[in-house]
Amino acid sequence: METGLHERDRAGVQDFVLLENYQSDEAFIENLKKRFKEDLIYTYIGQVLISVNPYKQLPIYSDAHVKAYRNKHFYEMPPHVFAVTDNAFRSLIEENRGQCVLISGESGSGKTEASKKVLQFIAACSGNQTTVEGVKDKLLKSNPVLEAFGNAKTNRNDNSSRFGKYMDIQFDFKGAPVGGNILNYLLEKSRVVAQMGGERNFHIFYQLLAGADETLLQELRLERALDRYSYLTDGLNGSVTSINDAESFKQVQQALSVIDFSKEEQRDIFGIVASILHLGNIGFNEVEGNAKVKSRDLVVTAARLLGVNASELEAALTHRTIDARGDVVTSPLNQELAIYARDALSKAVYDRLFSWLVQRLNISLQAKEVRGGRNNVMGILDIYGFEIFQKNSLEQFCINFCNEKLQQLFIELTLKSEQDEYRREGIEWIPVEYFDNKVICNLIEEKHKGIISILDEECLRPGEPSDKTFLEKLTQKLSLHHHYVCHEKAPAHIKKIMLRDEFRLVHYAGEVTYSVNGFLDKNNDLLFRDLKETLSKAGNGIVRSCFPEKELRSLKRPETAITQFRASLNNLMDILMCKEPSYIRCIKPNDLQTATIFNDELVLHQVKYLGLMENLRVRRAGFAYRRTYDLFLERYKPLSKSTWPNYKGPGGSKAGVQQLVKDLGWDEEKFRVGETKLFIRWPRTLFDTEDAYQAKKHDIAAIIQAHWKGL
Ligand code: AOV
Ligand code: MG
Repeated sequence: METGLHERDRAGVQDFVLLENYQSDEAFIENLKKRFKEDLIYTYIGQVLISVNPYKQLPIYSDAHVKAYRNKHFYEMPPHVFAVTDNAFRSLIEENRGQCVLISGESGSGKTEASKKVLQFIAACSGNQTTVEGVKDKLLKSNPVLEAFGNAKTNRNDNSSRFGKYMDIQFDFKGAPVGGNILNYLLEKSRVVAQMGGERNFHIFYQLLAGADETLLQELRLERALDRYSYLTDGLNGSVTSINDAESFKQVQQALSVIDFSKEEQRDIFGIVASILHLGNIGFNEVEGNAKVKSRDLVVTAARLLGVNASELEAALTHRTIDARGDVVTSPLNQELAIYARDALSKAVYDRLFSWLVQRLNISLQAKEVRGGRNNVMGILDIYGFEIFQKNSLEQFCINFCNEKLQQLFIELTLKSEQDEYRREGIEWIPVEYFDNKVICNLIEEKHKGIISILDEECLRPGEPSDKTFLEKLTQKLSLHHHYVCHEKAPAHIKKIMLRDEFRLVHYAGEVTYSVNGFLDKNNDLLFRDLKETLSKAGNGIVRSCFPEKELRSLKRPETAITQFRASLNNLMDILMCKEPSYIRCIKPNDLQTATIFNDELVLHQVKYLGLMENLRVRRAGFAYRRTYDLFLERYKPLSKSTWPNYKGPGGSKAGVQQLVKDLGWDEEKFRVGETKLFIRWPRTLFDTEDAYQAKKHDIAAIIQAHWKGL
C-alpha cells in the first residue's frame, strides 16, 4: 500500500502545503473538490487533518487499513484519520505524553463518525489479552448507548449529537487500554418536551416503541403508534429512512448487557423513558384558577413506573410549595403553570437519567489497576457543532459559545506550538496575522461585563426580571461592541430580518440571531420543590439516586444553567491545554446530506471560519516539514556514499544529515538546521528526496538479491 506521495498525481495534493497557489481560495476549494470526487476525503495541512463528509460508506476502514497505518510515518501513507490516531498513539506510548484528538466542524460534518474511527483504530491495534478485550468492548459499546439517549434527528443531521462528549482512554505501559472515563456536557433537554418542525425527540423514545417486545411494551403500558404520544408529535411525525429504530434498540439492549447493566437497572431505565411519554400525555383542566389533572390513570401509570405515590405525584403536579425561611406555604397552580411543572419534570428526569448513564458507564469503564502512570491518557473530544437555525435560543447560544472556546484553543495550540518549536530549535521566523476570536469569547464570558454575567444578574435580581429586561440590559451595556448587534442599531438589511426580541452575535463562524424568548427561564432551570421531594423517595432506584434528598436540604441557590456550563467548559479547556493535541477539522460538502454534491460556496465558508487558510499560511511561512535527524538519516542514508551504510564521522546524526543534504546538493534557502530537527522549507524538496529514495530502494533490493544469488 505504499502509494504514499505518488497519490498526488491522481487527484490534487494530499497536503495543502504542496499547493502551488496556496493563497487562493479557489485553488484551495478546487483541491478539496477534486479529491472529494475521487473519494479521497482526507487532506492534510501539515499535521492537521481535514475530513470532508462523504455521505456514503467508503471501503477505507477495514482491518487491513488499520494494519497498513500502524507504525507508519505521516508522509508514507495517504492522509487518513488512522494516520492521525497512530501518530498520537505513538507519542503517547513512546514519549509518554498525554494526547487529545480534537474534532471540530459544524453540525453534520462528520465529527462523531470520526471519533468512532479513532476509537476503532485504537481498539484494533492495541493489545489483545482477554482483560483488555473486555475494556475495549465496553469502550466501543458505550457509543450506541450514549447516541440512543443523547442524539436526535435534526434538520441538519439525522444523527445529531445533542450533548458534548469528552472521552479519556487510559493505557497501561504496554499501550493496552485499561479503562476510560467520559465527561458529558449540557444535554439539550428542551427537546424532550418539544421539537422543531422536521426534527425528532431523542432516538431512544422511537427505539423503545419500535423495538421493545410485546411483554416489555405491556409492562410499560406503551403502544407502538408514535402519534399516541404528545412529546413525539411536535416535529417530524414518524420514522426516518436512514434510521432503523427497532434494530438500534436491539443494539442498545445488547450494549447495556456488555457494559454490565443489571436487569433491574435496564428495567428502571426503560421505565423512566416510558414514564416520560406518559407524563407528556397528562393534560389539565382549570377550575377556578386551579389546575386539575384530566386523566388520573396516566398519573397512576407514570407514578408506578417512577415508583412514586400517585396521589403525591398528582398533588405535586398541581401545587407549589414555597419555603421562605421556614414559612412553608402551599398554593395551587393554574393550568399554564401545571403544564410548565409537568414539562420541567420530564426534562429534569431525562437530563438526570442521561448524566446517571454516563456515571454508570464510567463505573464500568474504570481501570481496575493502572500501571502506566497518569500521562497515559488519550482524550477524544466530540462536541455539538456550530449551529445556526431559523430560531436560535439559549441552547444554540451555549453550543456556539462552546465552539468559540474550541476555536480559541485551536488558535492557541497550533500557533503557539508552532512558534514554540521554532524558538526551541533556534529557528528565525516572522509571525503570520490571523483572526483571534478571543474578543468574542470575552464578549460572552467576561466577568461582570459579558453576556453570561448579565444573564445571571438578571436571573438573580429581585423584582420582575424578564427576557425583555435582559435584552435591554444587553443592549445598554454591549451596543458598542463590534461583535454585538442590537435591533435598533442594526444596518437596514439586518434590521429587516431581526425581531425586537432578538440580538445578534458576530461569531467567528458566522452571524447568528438569538431570540431572548425563554433565556431566563431556561437559565434558572427551575423544578418545583414538590416534584423534587416526590422523586427523592422514588422506588425506581435510578430516579431516587438522581434526586438526592440532600439537594432538598441545601439552602444554597443552585447555580444557573449557563454558569454550570461555563465552569465545565473551562475545566475542559484546562484538561486539553496540558495535552498534546491532534486536530481533525470536519467539513460538510452540502446541506442535503447527499454524497453527490460538493457545494463550493458552502465549503469555502467553512474553510474560512475554521481558519484553514490562515493555518496553511502559517505552515507555509515557516517550514513545511521537519524531521528529527535520526529519522531523516535512517531513511535517506542510502542516497549518499558518506552516509551509507552508516555515517561514521563526528557529530552524530545531526552532522550526518548536514553531510547528506550537502551531498544531495540542497541549497541554503531550502532548509534550516535546528537543535534536534531538520526544517525543510518546501515540501517539494522532501518529495524529490523521497522519490530518489524510492528509486534507490529498488536498486538496493536488486543488489541484495544479486548478492544472495551470488552466494
Ligand atoms: P457531526 O457529529 O459532525 O454532527 P456526524 O458524524 O453525525 O456529524 O455525521 C453525520 C452523518 O454523515 C453520519 O450519520 C453519516 O451518515 C455521514 N458520515 C459522516 N462521516 C462519514 C464517513 N467518514 N463515512 C461515511 N459517512 C459519514 V452534530 O453531532 O449534528 O454537530 O451536533
Ligand atoms: Mg455528532
